[in-house]
Formats: sequence, structure tokens, C-alpha cells
Amino acid sequence: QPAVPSTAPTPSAAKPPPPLKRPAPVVLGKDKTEPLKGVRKAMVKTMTIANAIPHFGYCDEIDMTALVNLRDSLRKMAAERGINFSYMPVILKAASLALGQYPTLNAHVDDKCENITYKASHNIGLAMDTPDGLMVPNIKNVQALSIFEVASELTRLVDLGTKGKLGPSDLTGGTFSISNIGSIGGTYASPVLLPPEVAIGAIGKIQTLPRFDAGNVAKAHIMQVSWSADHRVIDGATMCRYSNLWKSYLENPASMILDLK
Ligand code: CAO
Repeated sequence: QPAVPSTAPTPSAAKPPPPLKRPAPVVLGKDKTEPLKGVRKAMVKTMTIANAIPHFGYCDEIDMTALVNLRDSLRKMAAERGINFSYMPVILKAASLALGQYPTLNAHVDDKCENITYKASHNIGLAMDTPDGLMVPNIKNVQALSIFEVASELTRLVDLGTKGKLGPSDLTGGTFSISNIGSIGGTYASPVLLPPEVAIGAIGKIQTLPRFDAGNVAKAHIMQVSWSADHRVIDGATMCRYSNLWKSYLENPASMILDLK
């Protein structure tokens, strides 16, 4: 009896995953102690101060399917203008549009937490994995920039970060931060505040996952977000409402058009 041909792809026909980048193993032989200097010393100071602040965490998932479908054409158009276009420019602009409705999250508190200053500019910091370590340059005045201008600024900052040339003007004055840990991997995180800022978000890897759509299981592109906020001045309901608005812009990018200036 002839074998029935199968329409299912054989395992060998499946596209192999990209090879995992692995650093070369480090064999020390004996213990090594070195002073913490430069960026690492700055991280010790900032994170120690941050850890004294009572944070709370809030997480959600975002359906990025519409944005994933849109990005190829955005990327091609940006490339024609010589600019790399990842998801970050839209994520950052949506964060700024939502900050316009929730200015308490774009604020600084003083050392003793006696005063809160609502910042006029949305200088949104982005955690950057650079050869020198973790740096958080910020894109100034995101509220006044087009998404393409945010992409240009991001390209400039990534270029400087890669070359170890980020300067004080790019590294100071941040008012709110987003960390895209998902560009490396992972889903949820527990981001630590960058004082005097009062909120930070960490976004995870966009994954293709099954989700319900009108009662049917459908393929969706899902990204998790983990927010941390200073619970001395921000309450959970505000963080949740802000996140809902930011999420609505990302899940329905057309809705951003209505609020873009
Ligand atoms: N999910 C899926 N794909 C993602 C993604 C995510 N969350 N984030 C980025 N990508 C994709 C990009 O779209 C891009 O794809 P293409 O090559 O198809 O265009 C690719 O991954 C590389 O992106 P990128 O990293 O060059 O660019 P970016 O603008 O998304 O991110 C930056 C820039 C600076 C945020 C990132 O390079 C980085 O340093 N991330 C690490 C942040 C970090 O260390 N956080 C921890 C802080 S606490 O210690």
C-alpha cells in the first residue's frame, strides 16, 4: 500500500533557529580583584540610592501584532532616509503621548522627597548595553519630536554608545526611562528607578504566541512590560491607567495619529 503523502512539514524542513551568540569562556585560574571604576562605580552609587526608595511593580502584556505588521514598511521608508527603524521609536513616542495625560509620571522628586517637580520636557532615557557597561542616555523633548526624529536621535545615541562616546549632555536630564531588555531576551523584569525620576518601564522580547481573537485561537505578537514606580509619590492606579493608555497606542498605532502634534 503506498504511503499517504503528509502535508505537514518534516522537522528537517523547519527553519533552524539563529545560532546563539556565546562569549568565549573565561578561565581565570586564580581569583582576581579589581576596583569598580567609571560606569560601574556610577552604577553602584545610583542603584544604592534607588534601592532605598519604596518601589512598586506593575506588569501587563501588549499585543504588538499591528505594529509588527506595520514595521516592515516603516523600516523601508526610514532606511531610504538613512535611519535604522526598530520598535523603540514608536514605543518611546507612545510613552511620551501618554505622559502628556499623566504628568505625575514625568517628574523629579528631591533627595528628601519633600517636593515634586513636574517636568515640562519628556526627556526619555533608554537603558543601553554598551561596551563600557549600562548607560542610560535620554532623548530630549520627545513630546516635540516626530517618530522619525525619535528614530534619528536613537540611531545617534546607539552610535555614540557603541563607540563609548556618550557625553554628559546625553546622559543627564532624563525625566522617565524605558529599558528594552527584550532586544537581548526575556519577558518580565524588575527595573530599578533612576532617581530623581519616579517611573521606569522594562519591555520584554516580542514573541509569537497563541491568543484568542473573536473566540478563535490566532497568532499574535506579544510583548510584556514591567513598570516600577516610586510608591512615595505614585499610586498603582495612576501607573495602571498610564500603562493602559500607552498600551492602547501600541496595540492600535492608528490611534496615535489623532494625538500626534
Ligand atoms: N522584541 C523583539 N525584537 C526586538 C526587540 C524586542 N523587545 N527589541 C529590539 N528588537 C529587534 C529590533 O527590531 C531589531 O530588529 P531588526 O534587525 O529586524 O531591525 C533587532 O532586534 C536589534 O534591535 P536593536 O537592539 O539594535 O535596537 P533597539 O532600538 O530595539 O534597541 C537599545 C536599542 C539601545 C535599547 C538596545 O540595543 C539595548 O542596548 N538593549 C539592552 C538594554 C538593557 O541592557 N537593559 C537592561 C538595563 S538594567 O541593567
